[in-house]
Amino acid sequence: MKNKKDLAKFRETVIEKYPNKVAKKRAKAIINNDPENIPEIQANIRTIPGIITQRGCTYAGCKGVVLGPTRDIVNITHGPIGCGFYSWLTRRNQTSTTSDADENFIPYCFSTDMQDSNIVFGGEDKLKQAVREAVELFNPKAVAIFSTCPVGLIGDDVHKVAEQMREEFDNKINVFGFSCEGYRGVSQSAGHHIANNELYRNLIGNDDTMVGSAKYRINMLGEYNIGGDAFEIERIFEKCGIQLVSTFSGNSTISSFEQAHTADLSLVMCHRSINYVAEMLETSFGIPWIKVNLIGADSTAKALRKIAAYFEDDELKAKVEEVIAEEMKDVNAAREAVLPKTTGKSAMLFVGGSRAHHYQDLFEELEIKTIAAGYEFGHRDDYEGRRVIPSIKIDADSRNIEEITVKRDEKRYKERMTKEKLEELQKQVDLEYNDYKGLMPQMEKGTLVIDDLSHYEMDKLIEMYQPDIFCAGVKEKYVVQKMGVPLKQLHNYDSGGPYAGFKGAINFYNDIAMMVSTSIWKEVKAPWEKEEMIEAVYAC
Ligand code: CFM
Repeated sequence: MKNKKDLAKFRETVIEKYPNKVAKKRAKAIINNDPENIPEIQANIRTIPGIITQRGCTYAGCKGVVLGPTRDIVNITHGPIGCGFYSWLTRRNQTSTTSDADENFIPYCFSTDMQDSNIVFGGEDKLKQAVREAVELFNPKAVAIFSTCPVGLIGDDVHKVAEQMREEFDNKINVFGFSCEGYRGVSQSAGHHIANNELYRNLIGNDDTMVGSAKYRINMLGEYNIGGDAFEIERIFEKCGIQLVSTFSGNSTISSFEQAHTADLSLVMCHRSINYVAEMLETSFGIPWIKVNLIGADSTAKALRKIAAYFEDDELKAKVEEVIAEEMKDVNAAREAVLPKTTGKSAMLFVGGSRAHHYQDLFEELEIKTIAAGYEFGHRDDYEGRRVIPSIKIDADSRNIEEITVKRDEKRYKERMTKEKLEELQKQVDLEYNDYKGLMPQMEKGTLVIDDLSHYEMDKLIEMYQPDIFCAGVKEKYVVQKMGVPLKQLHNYDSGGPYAGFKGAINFYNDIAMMVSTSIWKEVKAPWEKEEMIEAVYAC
């Protein structure tokens, strides 16, 4: 690996330029990793104003991330038009209806388009009008209302409006609101939590219908169908004879949320955005959850084996092995074809709250080393593992997010497997039952782990270590490419994907091989880099 020794110099080099207070704070978020003896990292605290964070807002996490991919809810943004507009399909979350009769509101952008007068005199009437209009036009099963910053500042009560509207429609349409004002938490992570709470209150458990006839019934939590990932995952489960009862929330519908409690196992993919729902489903209905990663072909195979181990069924175990063997033929061929282009290259991943970890599996398959990685808004447990949760201090910002108390549903709770049995099974196969070990155990000693990377730190990382590929989002893309390094967007995959599962791995191998083996970005020079400077003086 290039400059491995130098990675230790990074922290000192960057914080030297910061004012004292900033330097002190940032030093705690820039760590040289040690997988044997995992160091503490500062995470999920307020961004320092002016450092140019990669983060988004609480509204984005609630409306854009968790609820956005569900096709048959009318999602109304209560606020100025920009909030609705910029959360409108930029994430490339896809959906697929089963027939033309199915509702799909994803292509629409619903907003109350608040104006100055609504800010001064209140926007509740305009909101009611918007709900009525949406119902009149689309007659949906459910309407969700999302609060933006000004709504919180002026005190519009979206929950009260939702209740009044439900009554107006004789309870035939489920209307509910979210207090997910952009400023409510330190990042979009707060929005996930708020979304999870309301999903639980308003949808989960509303319908006891058992869909499908397959024996093995699972929920997929924290998968959002970016670039068609869910379609590939659905294909694999179907091939194995596994019934996907619900996905939170890629390619999802309201009914799938309402029936989630009829599954027998929950898989958690993005731990950051949805672990709350996994826990609620376990507490209320007795559905255990295990951590999986379906990014990477080997990781997908591992996840399938975990499911088969949990259900303790020889028939399923045999089927899973058969599917893996079949799928891996193409995967291995594709991998071998690109390895000469990818082996020995280096990558940096700075994205979200789970992909900076999950995508390392795919890079490992390409023999590309991740030399620096970090989340925008992960918590300490996403870095260091869930074992640190009891030691995470609750601060004023986290206290601001409602914790709902979930109780056992006396009528519908069913113990799928006793705790003793699960622990015994866990000894034979590492199911990661109720567990997530985080990003740090996977990264090599000395590599850089940086939380809430600033723009200056990103520039410095590239300047000092020249990675072969940098993974982040659109805010970073063109800046990085102008520095001569290709950037792969890991939020919306640029125009690519799917990257999940087996076929997705093949897509990723090919896309990355192409990117790391071109020198085009190094050829790009700004005019002042290639032309002689012409000096001039102002004429008076
Ligand atoms: Fe989870 Fe996501 Fe992510 Fe995320 Fe996101 Fe996303 Fe992400 Mo962008 S839910 S944490 S809030 S895996 S939108 S689909 S890519 S930052 S790493």
